[in-house]
Amino acid sequence: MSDEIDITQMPTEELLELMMEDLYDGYADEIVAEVKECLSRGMTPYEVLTKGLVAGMEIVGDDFRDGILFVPEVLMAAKAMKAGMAVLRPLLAETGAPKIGSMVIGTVKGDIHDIGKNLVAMMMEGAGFEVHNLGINVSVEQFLEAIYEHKPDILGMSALLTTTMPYMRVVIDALKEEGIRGDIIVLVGGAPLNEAFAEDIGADAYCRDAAVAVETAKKFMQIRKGVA
Ligand code: B1M
Repeated sequence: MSDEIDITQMPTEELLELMMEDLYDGYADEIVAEVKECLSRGMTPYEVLTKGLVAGMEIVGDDFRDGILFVPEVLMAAKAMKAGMAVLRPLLAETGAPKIGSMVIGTVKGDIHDIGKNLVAMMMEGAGFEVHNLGINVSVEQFLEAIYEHKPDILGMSALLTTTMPYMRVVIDALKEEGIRGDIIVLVGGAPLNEAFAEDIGADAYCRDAAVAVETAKKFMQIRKGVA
């Protein structure tokens, strides 16, 4: 347990390793302290996120897949990850960047994974996008309602399951039926997706991670709207 360890005396490499272990064990309080310690050493919020939290979550994912961890343990790890993200959120979001566009984002129907999607939302906010985060298990009707309400430049959809990723096509087909597909940039992401899938369902682009989502969104805004 990191309780017994003085993290302020620990070399950064070891601190990051401890962070991954504590994430694995679902120790939210320790994660918060370690995130703060990393920041106090001058690491950027993005570095702390990727080298500590996201790296730790990858190990959790591998052991979940291999039957070493089960849902309750993964939920604890997710809770710890969210506690760490809560510290980073204002730092990632408040860059003072001028508003360059808007986005509606959600995890598609049937899917409750939200860590990656929330990370994308945070990073997009930090890059100057106004983000309307619809949460998890979002139906085509909810996506359409939000699009009509907020008139976003970008629709972002997330899916982490092979069984829910096809729902993205349902949403894109609905945009076509409504005659608004051409008005909105559709970006998709999530671990089981790839570029070929994005192309096949008629999305504008697949985004491997949150940083790529930001780059891609900016690129499309520049091409389509002449901003960013
Ligand atoms: Co789930 N789960 N899970 N799970 N879970 C996966 C996805 C899985 C790969 C684990 C495994 O087997 N290795 C597997 C899916 C297999 C498949 O379909 N191919 C799986 C499974 C099977 C399940 C259940 C079915 C388990 C069960 O009940 N038997 C169940 C399904 C529930 C449901 O959704 N209906 C389930 C449940 C859960 C928990 C609730 C326990 C928990 C979710 C908690 C939460 O999110 N609040 C959970 C977790 C945590 C995971 C893993 C371990 C981690 C996901 C994560 O948060 N990663 C995951 C294993 C894995 O992915 N390695 C797994 C960290 C996050 C930062 O990365 O989400 O990939 P990621 O997001 C990245 C990019 O993908 C991208 O940018 C993000 C940031 O860089 N991105 C986007 C994501 N969305 C984007 C949207 C964009 C752009 C980029 O829009 C523009």
